[in-house]
Amino acid sequence: MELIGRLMGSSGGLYEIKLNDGEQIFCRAKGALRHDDLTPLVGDLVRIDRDDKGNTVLAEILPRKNALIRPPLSNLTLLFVVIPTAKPAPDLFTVDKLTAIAIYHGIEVLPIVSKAELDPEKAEEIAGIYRTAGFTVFVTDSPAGLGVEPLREALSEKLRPENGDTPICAFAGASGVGKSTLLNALFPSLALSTGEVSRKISRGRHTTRAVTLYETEYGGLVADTPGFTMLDFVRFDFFGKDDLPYTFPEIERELGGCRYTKCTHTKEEGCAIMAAKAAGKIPESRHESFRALYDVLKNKHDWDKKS
Ligand SMILES: Nc1nc2c(ncn2[C@@H]2O[C@H](COP(=O)(O)OP(=O)(O)OP(=O)(O)O)[C@@H](O)[C@H]2O)c(=O)[nH]1
Ligand SMILES: [Mg+2]
Ligand SMILES: [Zn+2]
Repeated sequence: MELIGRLMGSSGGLYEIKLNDGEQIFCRAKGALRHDDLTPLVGDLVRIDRDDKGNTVLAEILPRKNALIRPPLSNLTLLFVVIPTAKPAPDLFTVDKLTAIAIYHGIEVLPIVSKAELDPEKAEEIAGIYRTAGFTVFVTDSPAGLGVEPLREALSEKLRPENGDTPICAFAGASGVGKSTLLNALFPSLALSTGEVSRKISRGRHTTRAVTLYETEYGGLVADTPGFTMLDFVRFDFFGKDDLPYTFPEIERELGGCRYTKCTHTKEEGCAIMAAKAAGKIPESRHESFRALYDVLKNKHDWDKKS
């Protein structure tokens, strides 16, 4: 018998699947799947084979809308990128890499500035950067419960199923930024574990250890994800340098106005992007991230040609 379901979580090669009829099963993937380099991802719609004895196996991954390596998730509609005000210190370059990758894959990005009460001025500064860049930004202070209601409103709208499609939204960000804490505030019945900020984050001590999807009262699904470390996006080679301007909304907005058609928007005379930065329409830190990513992608291109 053939069944269709959603991959909700995985652990040691065992997959948790929510079948379309609501039944929850755990099964392994068919050997042939493991040999294609197609690893099932949380978020996948999958075909399950069930034999006469009731044994089930994940037989096929249905076509994906998109897929991310970090966090490892597919079929995402929306990504909340959680940026801490402090503890841990915000790392905007990593945030900008993640947002660029998500936007490249057609995933809507909504930044959340968390732990705002630790340094309200810094929180406003970071929020300002991303608002100027064109994002809708949320600012939260979990101990006081501030910012949870606007988030809930956004989720209730974004997680509403449309045309038979179940929206999936994920919370991503460095370890200890408060992703699980926010999910608990939004969905108390989840009762996710949260933890003290580890001093050994770079060595991979996370409270949340696996990507897991949860059902919500709005119809769509939410994912909690393990925090990433700065090492996670060192290899940034997901697309070409020509795609890069389209992954920064505030840069895309200014395209077409440069003096040279081959303008790289990193340093040229008569560059509309440089002018917009000087006019305060493109935040400095965002343009720095753009420039750093441009260098990575440019060198990757050179390297490709040599090999
Ligand atoms: N001061 C302050 N602390 C917070 C806030 N939100 C979360 N925390 C604390 O930050 C710590 C880490 O929170 P978690 O929710 O576990 O962080 P996480 O992003 O899920 O971390 P990982 O699962 O390791 O990726 C916990 O001690 C929380 O109580 C906040 O808004 N303000
Ligand atoms: Mg967590
Ligand atoms: Zn330019």
